Amino acid sequence: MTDFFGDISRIKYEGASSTNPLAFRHYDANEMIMGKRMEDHLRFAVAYWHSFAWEGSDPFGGQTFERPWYPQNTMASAKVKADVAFEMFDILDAPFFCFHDVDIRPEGSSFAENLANLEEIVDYLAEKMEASRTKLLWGTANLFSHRRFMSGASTNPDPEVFAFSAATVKSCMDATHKLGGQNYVLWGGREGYETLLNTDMSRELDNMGRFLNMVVEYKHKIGFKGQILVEPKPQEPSKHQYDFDAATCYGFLQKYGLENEVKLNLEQGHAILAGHSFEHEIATAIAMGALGSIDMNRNDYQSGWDTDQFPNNTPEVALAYYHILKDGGLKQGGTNFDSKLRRQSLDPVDLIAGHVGGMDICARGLKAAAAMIEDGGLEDAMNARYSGWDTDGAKDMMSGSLDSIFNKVVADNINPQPRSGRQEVLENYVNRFV
Ligand code: XLS
Ligand code: NI
Ligand code: NI
Repeated sequence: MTDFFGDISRIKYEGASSTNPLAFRHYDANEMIMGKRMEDHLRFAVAYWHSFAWEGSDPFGGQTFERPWYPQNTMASAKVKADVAFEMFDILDAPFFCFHDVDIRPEGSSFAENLANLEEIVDYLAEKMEASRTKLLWGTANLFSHRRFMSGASTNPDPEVFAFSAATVKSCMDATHKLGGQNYVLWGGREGYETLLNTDMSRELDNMGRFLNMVVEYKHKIGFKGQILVEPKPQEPSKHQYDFDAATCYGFLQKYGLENEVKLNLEQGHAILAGHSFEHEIATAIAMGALGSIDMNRNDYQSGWDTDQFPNNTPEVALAYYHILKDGGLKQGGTNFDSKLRRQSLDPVDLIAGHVGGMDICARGLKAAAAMIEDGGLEDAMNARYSGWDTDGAKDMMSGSLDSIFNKVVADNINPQPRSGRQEVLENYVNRFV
């Protein structure tokens, strides 16, 4: 045991009237919602990078946090970091965590050293996982921080960077597989470009398509049963990211024959950066049959960059879970808090409070979503709005042609009359639940 969290013990559910800042007021893991435990619906994951690897820097200043595992450049410090991480998982009773290779291991000076460090820490994590109930939701490779990736990983003009990236992903897939990970994520950190003056876009897209196909081939080769997920994001760090949003990603997957193999990890903050709502991205993925998992971290609406804050807006979260529940839930995916503290939030208690608040908001949102589904008001309104499509006439039309429709419009003198969309009524309805 480290003494990092001092006397903070396991967070308990105390109900909505509790004033204890370190208690759940809405998240009761065992409460049944639509026939399933709340924990099994939400499948919360702690993000190793923001909670343990990020040191509090921003573009204008460096480290603000002081942690016993800094500097993060030795195996010994990586192990202390892992010890503290698992202590936090236990305090939160977190069902899952997620990591990048660079979050868990020190950076080596060569591929071989990176690999040796990764393998050593994976063994250490495996031991910790045996003594813990926290499982791995997903692993991923950081192919964007080191300067070798400045012009992209699989989209780099230099084939040696493609090779280094492919080898790194193989090692991270092996690590994820060994730790029983339920998904493997690829966020295309620097898969994009700054200027077309030096960028061959079609070559880069083809290389990225081949790279992702290799990932899928390797998944099948090693018998990894997890989902392969790509995570859309429209800009930052590259000016133009190839994985702009859910629709763009799906088009890419189809072009490279991957639409039945790869799903999407959608992040609330990235949806906002793309000019969408989170539920738009979720509904888009659902329409394509491509919803995989979510990163439930909000962005600031004014700043225009990825602020990765813990969720704190119940109506937004409720609408996200409404669509997810209607689609049958998160399945192998989960709710990852790709969220970090503000850099002034220096203390271990802040780390716990951020997660407790985020988990509670998600629980409130999930309960509101389930209540709306059980009440059926939105569903009824939707069915009424589209009821014309249940008629035989509408069905016949869809198996007809432009001329058969033309003839019918002329013969029956079809003259459609607009009907209200009732948006205000529906917004007022939602507000009863959130
Ligand atoms: C960055 C992404 C990243 C992915 C994992 O904006 O959200 O954190 O989730 O590489
Ligand atoms: Ni992000
Ligand atoms: Ni993310």
